[in-house]
Amino acid sequence: MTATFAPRIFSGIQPSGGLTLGNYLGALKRFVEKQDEGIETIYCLVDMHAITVWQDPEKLRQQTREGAAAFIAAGIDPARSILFNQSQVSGHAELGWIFNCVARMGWMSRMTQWKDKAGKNAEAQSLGLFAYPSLMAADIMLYHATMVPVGEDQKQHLELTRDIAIKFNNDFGVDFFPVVEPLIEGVATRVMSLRDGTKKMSKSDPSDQSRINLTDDADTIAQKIRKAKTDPEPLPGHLEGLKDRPEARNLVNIYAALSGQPAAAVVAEFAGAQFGAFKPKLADLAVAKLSPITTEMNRLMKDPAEIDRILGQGADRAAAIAEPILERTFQITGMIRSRRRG
Ligand code: AQP
Repeated sequence: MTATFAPRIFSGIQPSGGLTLGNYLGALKRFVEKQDEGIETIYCLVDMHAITVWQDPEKLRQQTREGAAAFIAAGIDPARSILFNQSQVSGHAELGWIFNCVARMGWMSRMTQWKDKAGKNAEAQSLGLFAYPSLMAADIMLYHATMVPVGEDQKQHLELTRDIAIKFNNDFGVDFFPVVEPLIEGVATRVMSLRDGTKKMSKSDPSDQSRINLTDDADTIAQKIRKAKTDPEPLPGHLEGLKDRPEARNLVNIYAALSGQPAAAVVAEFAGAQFGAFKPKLADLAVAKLSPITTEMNRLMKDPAEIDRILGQGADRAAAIAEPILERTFQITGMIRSRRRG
C-alpha cells in the first residue's frame, strides 16, 4: 500500500552572503506565491549548509538575520508560514546523519554542484560540502514535505532526495518517506551573472558587479544594469533570436520575471530596440520592484531581537512537526529511545 501525504512545502536559502536577484526570482518570490495559495509552507535559513564553506561567525549571524528580514520584506508572513534557521532544530543534523548512512558515495560524487564548488581541489574541501545533498534531503524529509520550490540549479539535489527516500523505504521495508516533487517554475529559474551569461548569478561570486543584491540601492542597481555585459545587436522580435545570446536572453528573462509577463511578450515589446534603450527600462522596473523590499528589510534590521524572536518561534513550530517523524525514523532504524524528555 502506498501512503498518502498531505501537501506540504519546504524550502531554504543559505545565509552564505546577502540574497541576490537570483534568490529572489528563483526562490523567494515563489515562496510567497505558495504561501498565498494557502499550502502549508515551511521556510528555512539553512545556516548549517552555509558553514560547509568557511563563514565568519559574526557575518553569518548578520546574514541569517538579513535573510530572515528579506523573507518577511518579500511577503512571508511568519504567522502563516513557518520561518526559522536550521541549526535551531537539531532534527536536521540527526536525520542528516541517518541519511549519510543511506546515501552512497558514488551518488554524492556525481553532484554537479559538488564538482563546481570543489573544482580541482576536492581533497581540501570539507566533508560537509560533500555531504551537503544528504543534509538537504534531511531538511525536506524531516517534515515529510511533498513539494520543494527551487531554482534550476537544485534539480539534481532533489532527484537525490527522492533516491535517498526510496532507498530508506526499501532498506527498511516501510513506506515512510514521501517521494518529493520539485517545483521549478517560471521564466527565472536560472538567473545568470550580469558579467557572464553562461554563469549562474550567485551570492558568493567574487565580483559584486555580477549580481544585484537585495540590499543594493536604486543607483547601484541602475549602475549594475547599465554595465551588464551584452552584445552589439538590437533585441530581436522573437525568442529564437536570443539563441546563442546568453547575456541578452538573461536580461529579457529578468525583465519578464519582474514584470510578470512571458519572455515572448518582452521581446515583442522591445523588438529592434538597442540595449541603450532597454537597460534603463529594466533598471526602472528592477528598482520599482526591489526598493520596497530593501526599505522594509532595512526597517526590520533595526530590531534584531525581534527577528531572533520570530526565528525562535518558527523553530518551535518546526520542531513540533519534526519530532514525531524523527522518533519514528529512530524506531524504524532500530535505535533505543528511552530517555525522558523535557
Ligand atoms: N541565479 C539563480 N537563479 C535562480 N534561482 C537561484 N537560486 C540561487 N541562485 C539562483 C535559488 O535560490 C535558492 C537558495 O539557494 P541557496 O542560497 O541555498 O544556494 P545556491 O543555489 O548555491 O545559491 P547561491 O546564491 O549560488 O549561493 P552560494 O553562492 O553560497 O552557493 C535555491 O532554490 C536556488 O535554486
